[in-house]
Amino acid sequence: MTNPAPALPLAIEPSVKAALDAGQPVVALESTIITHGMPWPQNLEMARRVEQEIRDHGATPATIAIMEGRIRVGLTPARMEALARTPQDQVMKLSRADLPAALALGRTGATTVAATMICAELAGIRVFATGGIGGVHRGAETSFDISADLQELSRTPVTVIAAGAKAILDLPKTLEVLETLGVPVIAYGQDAFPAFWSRDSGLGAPLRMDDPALIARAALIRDTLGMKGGQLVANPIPPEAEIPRAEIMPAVEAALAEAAQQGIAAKDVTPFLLSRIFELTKGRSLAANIELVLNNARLGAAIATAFSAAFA
Ligand code: PSU
Repeated sequence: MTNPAPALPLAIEPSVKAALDAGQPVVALESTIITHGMPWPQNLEMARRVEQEIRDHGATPATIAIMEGRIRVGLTPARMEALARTPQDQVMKLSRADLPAALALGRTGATTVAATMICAELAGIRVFATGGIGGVHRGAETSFDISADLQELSRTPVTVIAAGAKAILDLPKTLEVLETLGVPVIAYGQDAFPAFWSRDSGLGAPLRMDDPALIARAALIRDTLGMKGGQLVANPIPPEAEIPRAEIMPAVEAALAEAAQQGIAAKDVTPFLLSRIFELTKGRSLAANIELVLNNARLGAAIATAFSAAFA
């Protein structure tokens, strides 16, 4: 009997394929941040700048999305623009649960941290830079709203660079779940776990490293030990771009109260909160968001470079 499963629907863009084949550093990027994380046209501008930042630091960027029934690893400028222009309600926000269904349906889909990790691994990419990861939402003890990003970090061998997690989440519970799942959480260059727009969440990070080469080495040792899973690198926002906790928290609390009042749930929670905080801070949260993604892209390029050096 022939195998009824279709061929792997993976389309790696030529510049990404060439870099991977040559063992050169590649950094994966997600697309939910483009479609559901930022408004048009700043989303497209951010996506382009982040890719350029990675090139300027000696690595090849690979933005990942589901388009035309295939996993696209690396987007042409035309596809990048088409995705950024697509209204949020016409793009599926994809995690592990819905990625195969989106491919079967031929839908356009943006990959979250979880789905981007899965696609990066399929393509052979070890490093992925983003803004913030999903986590344990406040009130999770009754809503059970815990992002699938956390599980994914425990099972898929990709190093994810993020600016910590947002104060819209329950940060102590997020760190607890990561610990339970066996995910290494490594703060870069400081002891504190960063909180996205702010450098310090008030919580200590479980691990600290100051050298990108050691971060790559820790991932490689994890492989050698036969341990599945990735690691989370929590990279604080640059000091000049940060919004101190005391300034951002009123907007966060107001957005959370509105979400509860309007009954916003499940996948809609994070995009709703992000856009309300953007409005409440008069765009300041978005400017900070863009700066921290650029900062993560730079660290991602350095870690990817260390990975390729290890294989050279
Ligand atoms: N945090 C951000 N910006 C984002 C997201 C999180 O600061 O765009 C996106 C990421 O794609 C992340 C997803 O994987 O939201 C988490 O969604 P949820 O909480 O529904 O799992």
